[in-house]
Amino acid sequence: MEIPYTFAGLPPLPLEKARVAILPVAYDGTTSYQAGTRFGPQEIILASRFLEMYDESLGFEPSDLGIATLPELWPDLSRPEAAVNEVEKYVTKILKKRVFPVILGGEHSITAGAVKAFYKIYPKLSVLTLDAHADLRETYQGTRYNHACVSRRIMEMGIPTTIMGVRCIPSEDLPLLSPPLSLPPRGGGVGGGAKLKVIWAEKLKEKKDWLSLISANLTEYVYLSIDLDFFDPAEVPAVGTPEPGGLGWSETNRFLRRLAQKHRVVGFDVVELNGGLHHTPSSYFASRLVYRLIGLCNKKS
Ligand SMILES: [Mn+2]
Repeated sequence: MEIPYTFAGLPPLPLEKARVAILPVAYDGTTSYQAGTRFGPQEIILASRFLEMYDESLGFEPSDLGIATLPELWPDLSRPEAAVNEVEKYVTKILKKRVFPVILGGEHSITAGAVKAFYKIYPKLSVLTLDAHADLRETYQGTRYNHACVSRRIMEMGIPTTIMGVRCIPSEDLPLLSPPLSLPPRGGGVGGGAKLKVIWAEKLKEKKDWLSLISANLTEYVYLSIDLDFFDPAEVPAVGTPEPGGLGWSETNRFLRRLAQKHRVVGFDVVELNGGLHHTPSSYFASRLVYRLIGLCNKKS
């Protein structure tokens, strides 16, 4: 039996023939706590080779959609901005081929590059981030492209931004939440004043219907960014910045199903797995999440 080193161990597929493309981004240039998220993509791909192809909750095999695994991207380390721009370039390449991009991180800062690429194709884009942290800092450790600034960079593009699952925030960010921060778009963006919505993790624990909390801030086209520290460290301990009090696999899956039913999720990333820790349950969790989302966002043809 042969299992290729591709996502889900699938036979290599050229981008032209795929419906879904996996872009592994091995980057952790600005990680503050425990470095090692650059090894996240390879750990997810390794674990994914042991997935069952039939997804019992979807009722089909997402592998049938045609999933291409692209070579791992090791971005330019000269400046954090260069890394973000490189991600933008590669995601643009995938979108131009009309293929659904799935970006594997790597640290969260790479999302800014992916979102830039999506926004050029989908002017009515909104971004939904699942994250324990709001990442709203203007600058951190000398760069505006730090992982702790990613949602701020997205808002500056003029894109409505929703962050849910937050349970750790610096006091300087609190004034941004009430009334919610609204930033004019830079560089002639068409999104108008971008709106911010932050939902605390505690709120998600109180309420079953998560979508009703955020749907007003979502548009027709949604880019989804999942920082794995959204989940409780009891389920996914191997992340760059673990934070107690997170959410679980089951309720999050129920939400993601509803989200994909009501909105067009045009691409997603799963970031912040600390692959350097080689924690099999976390890696497998991440690979299962990626595979499930591929199936939820791309209807069986
Ligand atoms: Mn985070």
